[in-house]
Amino acid sequence: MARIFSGIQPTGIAHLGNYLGAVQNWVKLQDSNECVFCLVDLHAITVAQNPVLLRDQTRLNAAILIACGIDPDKHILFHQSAVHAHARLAWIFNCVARFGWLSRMTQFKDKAGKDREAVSTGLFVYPNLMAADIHAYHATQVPVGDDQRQHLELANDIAEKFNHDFGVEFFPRIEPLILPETARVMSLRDGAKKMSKSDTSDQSRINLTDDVDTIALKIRRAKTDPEPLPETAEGLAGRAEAANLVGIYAAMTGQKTAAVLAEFAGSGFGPFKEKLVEALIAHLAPINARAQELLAEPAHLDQILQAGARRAAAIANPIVDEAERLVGFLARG
Ligand code: AQP
Repeated sequence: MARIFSGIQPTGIAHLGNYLGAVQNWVKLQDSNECVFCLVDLHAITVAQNPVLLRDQTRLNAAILIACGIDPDKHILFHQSAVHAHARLAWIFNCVARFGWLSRMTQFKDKAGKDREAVSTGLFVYPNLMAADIHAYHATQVPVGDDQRQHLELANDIAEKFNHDFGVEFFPRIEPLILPETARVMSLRDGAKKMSKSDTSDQSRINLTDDVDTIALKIRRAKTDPEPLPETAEGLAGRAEAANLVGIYAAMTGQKTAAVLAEFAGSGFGPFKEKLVEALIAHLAPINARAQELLAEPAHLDQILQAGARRAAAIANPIVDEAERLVGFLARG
């Protein structure tokens, strides 16, 4: 049974992109793996967060994950800051990873933009913390989107250098688990941008806690083009917004794109959007209802996360203790 580490940033409310691109797969992975699910609040503060909102969003996203089917009894669900092993190992990795390696990370270049003077140093060393998240559990598989491949390669480079520097085979290789059905969901306002928690426009995404009316409004307002739906997938080329909505409908109804187009070829977006709203509500309303039930008892949610943190620490602490011993630190006592 492989140990799998997965994380989500509590930087906003988990959305349809997080669900289709990640969480839906995490739920399936629970059947045959030992899973560690983490609300990565240490990663979240690499960009400025409102402290009150960060706490609320950590709880909220925990509720959403459970509502989606993450089982905190059979697997581990916790918030990253509660297990100090992440920060301890990340510091060691800050000293193992080379400046040049991190300078080549495309996600840093994208997120930092041109104004490098103004971004936090945490954003720069973010991939070292991600490597620590995984290696602290000796996890061997990580389900990630294609955009995270470079960070996983870095995590392997760090492990290899650590093992080489200290003459041990301590950290295992990590394999990316890039699942074939992983969908990339785009913004409802701009088909060239991915749906994102931190997009300033709430209209750009379907949050997993949106109510029925909000979902309907966002889909009706979603950007499209004046052409009818095409007969084949080739007809979606160059029509990013149309392709995105068709992709979402296919995912929500468990169909292939071809089957969706066979049903709607020649139709305008008005009737298609109404069907899309129905499909989204059928899928997401029960998730929202369950999340609201869980959120009504915040103390219980906190207990779930704290119990998860104790179980996570029981795995990670001995591994990080040993990494510290290999580096030459005195025992913690
Ligand atoms: N639009 C998306 N389509 C498919 N998958 C997505 N994921 C995120 N957005 C999409 C996947 O969700 C998992 C958790 O993501 P994250 O919270 O770690 O951060 P992210 O990828 O940076 O997601 P956001 O929503 O865009 O957050 P912010 O705005 O804070 O940066 C990951 O597996 C990710 O691939």
